[in-house]
Amino acid sequence: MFTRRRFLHTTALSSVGILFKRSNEPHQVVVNVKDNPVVIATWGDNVKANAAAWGILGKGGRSLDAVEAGVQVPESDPTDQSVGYGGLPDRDGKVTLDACIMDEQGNCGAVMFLESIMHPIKIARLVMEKTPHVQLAGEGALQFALANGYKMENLLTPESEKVWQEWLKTSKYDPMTIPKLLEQKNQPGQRDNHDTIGMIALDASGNLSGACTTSGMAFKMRGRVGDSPIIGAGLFVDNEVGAATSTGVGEEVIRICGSHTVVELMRQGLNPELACKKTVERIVRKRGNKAKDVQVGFIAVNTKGGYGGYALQKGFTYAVHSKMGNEVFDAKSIYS
Ligand code: SD4
Repeated sequence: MFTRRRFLHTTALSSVGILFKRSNEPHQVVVNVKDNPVVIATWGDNVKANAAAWGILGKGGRSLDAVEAGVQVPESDPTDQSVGYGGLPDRDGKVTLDACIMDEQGNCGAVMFLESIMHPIKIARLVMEKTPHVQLAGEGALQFALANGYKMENLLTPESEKVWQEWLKTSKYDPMTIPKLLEQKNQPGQRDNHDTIGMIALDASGNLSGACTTSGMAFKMRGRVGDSPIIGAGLFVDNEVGAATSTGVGEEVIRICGSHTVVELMRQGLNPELACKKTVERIVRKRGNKAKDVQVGFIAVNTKGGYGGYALQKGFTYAVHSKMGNEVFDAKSIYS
């Protein structure tokens, strides 16, 4: 399905017309493709989030508005235990949230270690638009949200509290994914604990934006912040090149400035899938055998609307919504 879909997508793009314009300048002048909106989100379950984003993108709306609306779907979904309401707590039983957003002009905002606010992505956008800062953390982020009219809510659902109570019996934090934890639900780092949503979109005007939101690694130390709210790690957008976002063990992504690396590799001419692959390979080179036990996945989109993803471990999926519909793809991976 993956290969055939990619082929169809490429064909559709060539019929759209202008892809590049070359100039005598040393840099290639890129003309972002118009009227070919597309939104890509980490994890197949996020087709619902993509559908919400498409509600804006499909009508010619701005990619920033689309990604902000899209990621709010898992943020308020109590059954998604890796994002927002219903997220698994830290080791002290507190749900703490990380989120960031970035637009086509390089504007960006982030919140991290934020508690009791259902939609951290909205606060991240407010940080971007209403403050001279990029990041607000913890208590300051909460005060900022309250000052802007948001209400505190209990985000720990009985289901997530139950999982935490179970975890307390051993209290072992281990972000391993395979092989020994594969059968155990909700262990940190495992598939069920990797639903962070990173969403990137190209709108009909040819502009790129992205958003990323998560409750982070379950049972993390109190105060731990992952890659998701870090511009350049969990998300990066450059309107001249493309956008990328990540999911998985954030520490591994931060060490290599993951999403920025993907975008810079696309700048060098790599297609989105290859840029994601090279970035994942960098983790393997630097971490050696440690890379075998954790999951990291990247997705990327370029200015032409081409997209792709790649992961360390098998099992990473991503959702794509374009004029061709709402679909899910299995990403290729280093380890099978
Ligand atoms: C983090 N990258 O906090 C996030 C976790 C994640 O799905 O992706 N979960 O490190």
